[in-house]
Amino acid sequence: IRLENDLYKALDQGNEFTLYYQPKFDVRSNTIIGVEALIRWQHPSLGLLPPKDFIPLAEETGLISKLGEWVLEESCRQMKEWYVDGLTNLSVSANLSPQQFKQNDLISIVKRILDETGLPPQNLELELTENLIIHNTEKTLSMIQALKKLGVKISIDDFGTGFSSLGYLKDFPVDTLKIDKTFIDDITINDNNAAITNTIITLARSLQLNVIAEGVETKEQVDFLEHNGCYLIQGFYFSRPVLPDQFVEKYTKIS
Ligand code: G
Ligand code: G
Ligand code: NA
Ligand code: MN
Repeated sequence: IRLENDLYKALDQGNEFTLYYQPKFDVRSNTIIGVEALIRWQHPSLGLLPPKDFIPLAEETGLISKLGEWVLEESCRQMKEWYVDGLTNLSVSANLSPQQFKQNDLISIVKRILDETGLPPQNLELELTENLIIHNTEKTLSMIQALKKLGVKISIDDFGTGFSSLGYLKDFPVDTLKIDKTFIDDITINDNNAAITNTIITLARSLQLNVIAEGVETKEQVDFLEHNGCYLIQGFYFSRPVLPDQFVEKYTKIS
């Protein structure tokens, strides 16, 4: 209850949340292709809280719609700043929670934020989880179609972990599959996870989707992925999630 009140207050006053950005790399060109925005809450007494400590609460209480709107506004504002600085090929990804997809005004919110920030739609990517799709297929399909019509990109996060049939992939206009970290973790020692990863890579290629691996921590994992045709990589091996200043410092000077 106390944390719920704090969350409510923080959303009202609104300077306790921070977005970290984790770069995504293309190993072929050795360049950054985008960043994923990951929220943290600088709680006045509990310190810096990771999403797992407050996103579920925000979802239960309905506060997620306001929080999610802030994430979209801030990530698009930041990306537009980088765009103006010349990073026109990067996209920013924001995570959408299933609750946000139930909001009827999601489309108009995204549209308003793109208009207000002036960020080109193709520089915004929305990450959805697979489980969201099975629960409300019709509505989700029309939402995704409307988002695509705005020009934003869609990726399926944690791909392979949901309890979803693959059938939806042929109907849903998604751009990218993100191979979940749990498959990547022991990819070089567990034959099953290696097989699943390769199957996802092949599936993406046959459906002409992009595929990115997340949670990549070692050179061996990078080599495995590259060898098997997955060239987009996100993970601690290249970079942890960092603050905007650190991102500019570390990366924009070289790209
Ligand atoms: O680094 P990490 O602890 O940031 O993220 C943990 C989980 O929290 C991931 O599943 C990520 O998708 C989720 N997450 C991070 N930022 C956001 C956000 O802004 N909105 C939602 N809904 N989930 C987020
Ligand atoms: O569910 P989602 O894919 O959005 O979660 C991203 C989460 O994974 C964030 O908590 C992020 O900090 C974390 N993360 C990103 N790269 C790595 C990595 O290489 N290793 C580990 N352990 N976590 C990672
Ligand atoms: Na994500
Ligand atoms: Mn994920």
